Amino acid sequence: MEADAAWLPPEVFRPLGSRRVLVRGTGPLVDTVAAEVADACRRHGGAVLSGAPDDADLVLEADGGSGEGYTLARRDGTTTVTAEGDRGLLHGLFHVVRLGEDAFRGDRAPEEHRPALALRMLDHWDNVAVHPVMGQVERGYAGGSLFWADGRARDGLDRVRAYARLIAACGVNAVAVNNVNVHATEARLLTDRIGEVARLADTLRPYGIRTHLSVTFAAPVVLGGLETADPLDARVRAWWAEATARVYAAIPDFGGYVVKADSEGQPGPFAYGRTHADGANALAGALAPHGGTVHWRAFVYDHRQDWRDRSTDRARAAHDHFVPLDGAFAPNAVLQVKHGPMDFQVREPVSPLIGAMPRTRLAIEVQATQEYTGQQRHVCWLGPMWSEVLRFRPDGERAAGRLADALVAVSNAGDDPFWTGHPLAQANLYTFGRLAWDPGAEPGAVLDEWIALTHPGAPARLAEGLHAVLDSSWHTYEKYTAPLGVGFMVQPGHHYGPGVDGYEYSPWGTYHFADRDGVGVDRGAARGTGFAAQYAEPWATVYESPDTCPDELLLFFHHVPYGHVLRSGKTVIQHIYDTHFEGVAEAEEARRVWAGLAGLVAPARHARVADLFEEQVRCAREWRDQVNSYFLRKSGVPDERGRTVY
Ligand code: GCW
Repeated sequence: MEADAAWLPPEVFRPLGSRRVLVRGTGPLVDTVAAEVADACRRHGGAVLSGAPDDADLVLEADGGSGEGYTLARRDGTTTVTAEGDRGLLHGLFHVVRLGEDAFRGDRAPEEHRPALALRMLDHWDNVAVHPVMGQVERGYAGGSLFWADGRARDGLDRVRAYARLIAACGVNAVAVNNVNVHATEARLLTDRIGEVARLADTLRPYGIRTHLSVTFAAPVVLGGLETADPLDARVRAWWAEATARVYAAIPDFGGYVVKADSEGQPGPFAYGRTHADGANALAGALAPHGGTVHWRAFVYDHRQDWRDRSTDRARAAHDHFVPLDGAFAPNAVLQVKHGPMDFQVREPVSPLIGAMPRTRLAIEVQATQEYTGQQRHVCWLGPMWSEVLRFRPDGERAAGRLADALVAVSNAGDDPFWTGHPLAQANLYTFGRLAWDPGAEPGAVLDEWIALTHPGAPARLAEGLHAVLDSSWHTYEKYTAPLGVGFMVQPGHHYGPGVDGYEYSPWGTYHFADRDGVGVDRGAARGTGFAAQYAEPWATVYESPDTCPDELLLFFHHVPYGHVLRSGKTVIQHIYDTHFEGVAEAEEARRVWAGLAGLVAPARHARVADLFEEQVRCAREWRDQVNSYFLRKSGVPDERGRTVY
């Protein structure tokens, strides 16, 4: 099956492609824009103009700069995009596509558009060689890798080019092409296999996507034959400098490195008694002369914890490790922090590290691949979750301040014909790009865009149906899984489906502490791990007390009795029962709404989603029954509405 057109079906180019269009400027991306315009005009009967713009309907013009901004205006029957440079022109083109016929109506006072975050990146957890446990794509739910097959970079890169075009159209400008867990084969992409990365970079470049590579901190040892990877050792630094120079010889616009160090078994600076700033700066130093950046992940915690030890709190780890290093990182080092303190759960507070390192460049990492949110078998549109993160103000002020320099998502795309396994998970990929461009955007409006682009000319009934299925799908998922921010309760290893005690006695630091009296983790300063005190005010105080802590995070911050009354007025135990029944009912309702959209959606697409809804409803019931039964058995408190609990 040919790859799905996703949000760029040919039809969305009709308004532009049926007009008289002039493209002006120089630069490689101007050629891309000109080719897009020529293709659209050929399909839809428009004309590509040259020379004087007098009779043009649309003028796309790039100055010689390198910025990504552009100005959109319309006067006297001509729409103009005046871009700072060729990169901005590409974004301007896709803006016109999004506007459709509206781009050619009435007058439009000049509007300036510019991305809020300079770097908008997708990280692929793709392995080159199929990993015995993790497969080809770690936590991948969309088939194999787009980039790698049969142990090397794919020969045919048409899908990669189509991917670059799709992600550029929603604003993404960088991709990391391999897993942050760097295994032996993948380590060599940095050195003798850089040619394969260069071919990918050549394919991504025409759409303004810069290529990044995940590297192992131990590269000087495993690739360079040195006996140490100590970041302060002169030979190690020289090795990185040379290796990096060779990378730039192959890929002149290479973006930089992504590093997972001292995390879940990956090597790092701790082995040499060095700090993470020492580690990051060694690589940053090698990249600096070439204009590259190192993305250093803050996901550093003890994954060999003793579950008996109540004093170690994984949630504290990133802040404990990194805040003391604020100001010590090189200017071209970016600390990449997961949006929550744990690990991409359906509900977590925003990481306290965000806002706590004013002298450090920060990237916020979200997970488009739905490891903990239904693995692309369940509908779970994450736009509202990400928007909450991006609107969070560490000091409680609503005023806009600098939250981060970059937004990164672990990609949910693979070689699946629908790109993302679940066709509706395309909405997550699209929404990510748009929110990275404009973190203040209304997620509902972004979803409107996605719906309109993906289903051009769709009747209102389809748009309404898609909203009904997607708008609150995140809350639905939250309702039938782990309650009130407590997290996990998943099957160990693959993380799909319920396993209430799956991680309760494990070394991973992910516990809910349910007993006969209550449930939750005490993370306050007064009687817990002190995690709440890592926040600035007002949040430290808000989270410290169960009386002020938001309901949805109560069990993240507090161990409370089952009879504890939430701010909603319900007891914790009744909330657990109610939400689990509601979550399943909502999933069943979404399945019903989707069934009613048959005939309005392409048959293959409709059938794929319909099949997945069967699995979602099955799994949601399993979650409901296991969670409810577990808490009935622990607490002995029956459901006040007498529903079936096993
Ligand atoms: O969520 C966890 C995943 C790991 C992943 C790790 C990380 C790439 O279960 O598979 O490893 O996070 O973010 O490094």
